[in-house]
Amino acid sequence: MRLLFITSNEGKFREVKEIGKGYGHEIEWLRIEYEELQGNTIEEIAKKSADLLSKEVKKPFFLEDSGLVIHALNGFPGPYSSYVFKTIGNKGIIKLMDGVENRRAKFIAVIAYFDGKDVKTFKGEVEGEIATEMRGEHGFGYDPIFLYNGRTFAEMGDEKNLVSHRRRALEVFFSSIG
Ligand code: ITT
Repeated sequence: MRLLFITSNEGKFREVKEIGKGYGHEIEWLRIEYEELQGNTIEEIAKKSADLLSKEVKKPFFLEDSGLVIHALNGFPGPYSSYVFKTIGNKGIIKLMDGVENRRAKFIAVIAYFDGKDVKTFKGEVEGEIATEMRGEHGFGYDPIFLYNGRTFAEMGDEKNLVSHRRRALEVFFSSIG
């Protein structure tokens, strides 16, 4: 199936396109920078953004909102992941985590799909840890500090796509559209 994906983030688009290919879907990029709405949860932000964009785009599309959740920081940055990345970035997160023993974290991805009528959401998560230093050259965003089984996502290259939050959310989404 041909599916329209809205994002301003090229790294995200590349991953979604690659994963989609594996499921026989052709992903087309609609590169719109939409206003980052605020909300208490990543689901809420994804749903609100899709509702708003559906009035403009008018044909079926999907978008994805994701975030990093750090357990020892009570879920921060969560819904503020984009702003936090732009302001303090990976170095800032490493600093915030200095001396913190519990390094558990997860990535969450929520896909919001507008089918031409309604918006439905699909969620994927992956558990990992926050590294003590940045490692790896691949990927984007928080990948250099997100450890999965001893390697950062930025060190995993294409292997990230087999286990990521994005992969897991897309799996549920694709199986719902058949
Ligand atoms: P959109 O246009 O799709 O919203 P965005 O970059 O603003 O693109 P999000 O708000 O969903 O995307 O992402 C929140 C932050 O989390 C942002 O700084 C991303 O770089 C980061 N992020 C999302 N997915 C990631 C991943 O797979 N690996 C590392 N960082 C990720």
